[in-house]
Amino acid sequence: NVEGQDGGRMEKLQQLMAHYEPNDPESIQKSFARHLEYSLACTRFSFTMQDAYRAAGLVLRDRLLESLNDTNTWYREQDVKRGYYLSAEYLIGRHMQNAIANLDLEQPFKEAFEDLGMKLEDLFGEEADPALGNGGLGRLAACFLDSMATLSLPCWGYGIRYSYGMFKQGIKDGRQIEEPDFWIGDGCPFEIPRPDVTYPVRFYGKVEEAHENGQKVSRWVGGEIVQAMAYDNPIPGFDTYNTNNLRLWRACPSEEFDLDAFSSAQFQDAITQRRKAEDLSAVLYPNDATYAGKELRLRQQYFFVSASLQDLLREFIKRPNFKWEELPQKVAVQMNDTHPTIAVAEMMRLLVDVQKLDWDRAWELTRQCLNYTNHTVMPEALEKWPVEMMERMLPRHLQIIYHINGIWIQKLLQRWGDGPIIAALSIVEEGDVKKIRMGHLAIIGSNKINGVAAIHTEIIKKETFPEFYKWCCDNGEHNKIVNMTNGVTPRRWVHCANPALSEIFTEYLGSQEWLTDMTKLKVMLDYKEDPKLHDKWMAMKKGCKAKLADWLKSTMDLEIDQDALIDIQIKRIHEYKRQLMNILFVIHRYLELKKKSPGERAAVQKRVVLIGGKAASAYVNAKIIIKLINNVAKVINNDPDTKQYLKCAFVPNYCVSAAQVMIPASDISEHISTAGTEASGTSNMKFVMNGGLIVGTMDGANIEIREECGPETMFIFGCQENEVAGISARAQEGHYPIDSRLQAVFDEIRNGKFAGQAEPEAQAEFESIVSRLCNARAAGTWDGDKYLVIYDFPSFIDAQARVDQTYKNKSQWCKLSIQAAASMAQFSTDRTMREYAKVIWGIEPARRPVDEEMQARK
Ligand code: B1H
Repeated sequence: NVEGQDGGRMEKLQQLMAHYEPNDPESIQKSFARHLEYSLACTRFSFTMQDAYRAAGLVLRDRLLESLNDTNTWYREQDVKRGYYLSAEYLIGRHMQNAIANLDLEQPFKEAFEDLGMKLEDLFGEEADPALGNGGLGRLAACFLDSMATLSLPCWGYGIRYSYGMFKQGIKDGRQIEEPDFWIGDGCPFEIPRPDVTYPVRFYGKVEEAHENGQKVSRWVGGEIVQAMAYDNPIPGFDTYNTNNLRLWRACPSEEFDLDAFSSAQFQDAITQRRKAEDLSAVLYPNDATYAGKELRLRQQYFFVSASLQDLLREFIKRPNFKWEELPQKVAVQMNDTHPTIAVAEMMRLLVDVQKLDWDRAWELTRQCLNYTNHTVMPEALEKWPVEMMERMLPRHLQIIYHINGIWIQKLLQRWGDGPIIAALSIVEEGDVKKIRMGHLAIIGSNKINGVAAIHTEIIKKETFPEFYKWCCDNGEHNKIVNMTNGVTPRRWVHCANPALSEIFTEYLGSQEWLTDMTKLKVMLDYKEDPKLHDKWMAMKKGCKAKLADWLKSTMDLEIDQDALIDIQIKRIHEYKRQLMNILFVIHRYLELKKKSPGERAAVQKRVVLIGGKAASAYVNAKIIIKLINNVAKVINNDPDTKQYLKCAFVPNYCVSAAQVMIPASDISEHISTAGTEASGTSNMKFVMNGGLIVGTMDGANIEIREECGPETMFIFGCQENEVAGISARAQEGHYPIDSRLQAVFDEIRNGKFAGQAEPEAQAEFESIVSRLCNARAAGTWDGDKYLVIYDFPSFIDAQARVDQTYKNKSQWCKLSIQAAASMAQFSTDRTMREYAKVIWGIEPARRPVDEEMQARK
């Protein structure tokens, strides 16, 4: 701390720093001009929109910093229990519009910039979209942060500051190409680098046994050390003065320069070493719901987990008279999927090796503080690391894991005796390549385990981890596995994405309270048949469609009929999500249209089908599906007989910003995963909150949305989860009839309608996809219709027919749309975060009180 000449604090300086930046339009303009001129070194005569965006970002950053610092001081003074969300991904999306809304600056900002001749939307458009996540899991983490801040929960996020986020998807000749996303390029005005907050993180090396005070101790030495440097991203709450923090770690070389190397021939080596350290946080792995067993990935995981745990323990220890027993009363950690679960071993290492606690005590503390969320039942996504790799990279952690496992197996043997269940429950998977099962480590080291939707939590208990569930029940711990249904934040997904809808809600409710309490929207149900509301509602949808149309025109030169029914499927491309079934249906619809006379065609509901999403770069089948969609779109959109009635497009580079334009404009959206495969889904919630209706299966959160909104608001089809195994078994035996309408679609593909001789490679790929669907079990493994596209297709057609039928009656449709949107309170992440805080973390809100100056500022 800096001291003045008399040895005291510098009072005058403190006074100068104590005040808050004023928020009236004129002050905002002044602050903006100051940043433009002095922070960005622009002149009056030359600055770009990008500069203007940056300066406006710095205006916000000033205010975010005030709030972030005061909130931290408040949490410390109150000595509250803290929550820490550990996630390898945060799909935060653009900051600016959200920050303005949450800081309650919408009005003054609008006035300030309009007066300067600038539109806020144009500024927003300049911001890079930080895509530090793949899909639902990363976006969920971002929505959680927004709700934690809004609920004034003293919770921080920890993650990795990737220099390259999710790749940018381009489409060339109908195929996906991946381009790097160097989002950090010109710096982000919303982040605060903290060169003073760094921690060493070790890799490789060896473990030495030693004796200290008659105790045997282990020391992990040698190897290489990387520094983790903090970058803080303030997360402002809505309608509260709390601002929380998302702390992301960047890897830096441990010493700036090795001076010996500098002066010798090893100079090159020193640079190489430096580069290698930086590689760690360079790029996000673009896999969703499947993992690549890459060494760098484990390094990333350990890197951010170690830095985060060191940081949160330092905060805990800083408290006056801290006692280790208090750790579980002061700290709760949530592990987002298996990615951060090396935390179990790292926490033990920090407590035992560094803080010198004895094993049993450390284990109790670890187990009480950590919690684990499972996000998928796909076996290919449950991470397992080869023992050999861990032994090299994290030798001490492997020892710790073996020790944890030894005690665990002992307990199991005492209770149940030997048997196959022991191997099933072991953290170590035996086999040709011995592996550490991270899911098992997480469960054993956690206080609570949760699934992300009701059906998913039941599947975890019965199918993913049945032996664990048996163990819990045997121990009277029925509540160790709990359900925490996902949600989305209404601030970004209604208020920011759809201002017209936000205005309707605020008008009918007389205040913005619904934005922090969505149950208030129930009032809308009283008006669901009111023609006046219907007019406004339809005008809102029309406006959203016009925005979408402009955006499609400018981004992909696609023209759409704004009066058509807009049908959207946007999510990662994955076989279980069945984009294939969707495009097969589009072909079917096209063939039906072709059969009709021009007069009959005019009676068919016009549709625009938009499909978007990224495929993991090594996922061959997903990439073929993208190609198929593009080729089908080309044929349909160029057929003069049908193009007025049916349009189809693959929308490239689906991302958070794209979602904010697309979701509000939908009439229906497709959430059509095979029952039992999609853990929850979260875009389904966003669509319905925006008045879109769902075509969906009885899977994930669809089931709960249906319960809340009423079955009449949803077009449900397909088999149920408990039927899947039987159907699949029959398909493998060859008892698997193909509907004649689907057969016609297959024939058309095989006949070369969508590729043919012009594109022999694509033709072969399309044929291979079709014939795979029709495969019965040959010898060995089954590579057939695993996701039951053939089985569900006829009922999918029926559901789509119900959509067209219902859509004919505009006021009926409008009523359903209002009813559904007004019934979504359950799916606000405010509800989700309240549940985590109460059931899992034991954390209370700590709202920062407002002092007079803050009040005066408003
Ligand atoms: C979800 C993932 C995921 N589940 C591995 N699992 C990853 C797994 O990089 N990796 O290795 C990345 C992501 N993502 C999604 O989580 C589910 O599929 C959705 O159904 C769910 O809504 C979402 C949030 O819970």
